[in-house]
Amino acid sequence: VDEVGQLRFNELIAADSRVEPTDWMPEGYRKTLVRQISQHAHSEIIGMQPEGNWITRAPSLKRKAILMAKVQDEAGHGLYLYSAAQTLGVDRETMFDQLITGKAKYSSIFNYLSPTWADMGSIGWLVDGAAICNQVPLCRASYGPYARAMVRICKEESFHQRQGFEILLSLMNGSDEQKAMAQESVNRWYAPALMMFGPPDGDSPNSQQSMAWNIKRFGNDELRQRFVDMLVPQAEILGVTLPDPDIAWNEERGHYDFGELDWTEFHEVLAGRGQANTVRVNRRRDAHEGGEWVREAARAYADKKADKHAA
Ligand code: FAQ
Repeated sequence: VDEVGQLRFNELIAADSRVEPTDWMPEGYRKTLVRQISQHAHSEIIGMQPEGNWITRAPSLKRKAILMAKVQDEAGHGLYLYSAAQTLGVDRETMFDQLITGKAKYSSIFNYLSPTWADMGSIGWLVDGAAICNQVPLCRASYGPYARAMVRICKEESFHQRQGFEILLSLMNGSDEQKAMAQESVNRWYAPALMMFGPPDGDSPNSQQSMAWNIKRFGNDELRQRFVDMLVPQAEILGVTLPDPDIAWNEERGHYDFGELDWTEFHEVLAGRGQANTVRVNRRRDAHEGGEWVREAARAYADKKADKHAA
């Protein structure tokens, strides 16, 4: 242990300042960040698939253009986050291997299928909604490159959430079939979106240390509660019912109560047995292998340029 480095690190954390790539940091801090940031990056990249499924079938040119832009934003978020992780000394190939071999996780939510157009509304409203609740506090994470990446990502996520809300609002103002499609979709996405915040605090092995290091600012349960509190009034505006009979305003707590989630399902999805785990990872592997010729060409071009410089 570098004692001077450790002291300076402790001071930075105590002062709620930023740790930068050139600062000394404990190995555990570095590992935690690589784990969280790379999993977050993988989530953005894998998260392009459920929506990519609808780009060619969006119901109008305008909807198609919006959806394409949103999915492209997700690619951008993934790239920022991979770059932030790289500042911690891990390379892209390693992270890719960890994703493909299942060593690194990505968000459980992207292992659910998106069979209807209304799912594009639910993903925006619920999945991006949960992402914002979780990620706004990460703009104050102690690791500088992660926190800074998060600022821009959150701006784009809030646009994404409105986009999803607006899809559902249009459907809820439409025909009976459209209303039913929106409700059916919300029924499927609601609980999985709540699980995005991670296991209950008592079963969250990483939370305490991550909060002590100012990486996470709140526990999983507190953020999940904020999310439910945000959703209930929005669901009323939409006219959709959240599929949980236990949702009720609790005057004493000043929050909405809500029912217990099915954590067995969450662990099944994490264990690779969700609806789409295999499809998602296989598609990512195929895309990566299919892009090999582009990487090869880029390398050849870079070599040629380097030769010219040398000559
Ligand atoms: N899925 O001890 P904790 C998006 C794992 S948003 C899968 O509580 P931690 C935007 C966890 O990794 C989605 N695994 O862990 C978008 C750990 O396993 P490990 C991505 C989960 O890290 C929208 C174990 O369980 N957002 O992509 C999940 O303190 C629409 C124990 O859990 C982020 O990644 C889960 N839901 O807290 C894109 C945000 N929950 O690693 C496209 C940044 C937990 O020890 C379309 N990440 N696990 O093997 C975080 O804030 C945290 O990492 C948590 C988990 C809150 C996710």
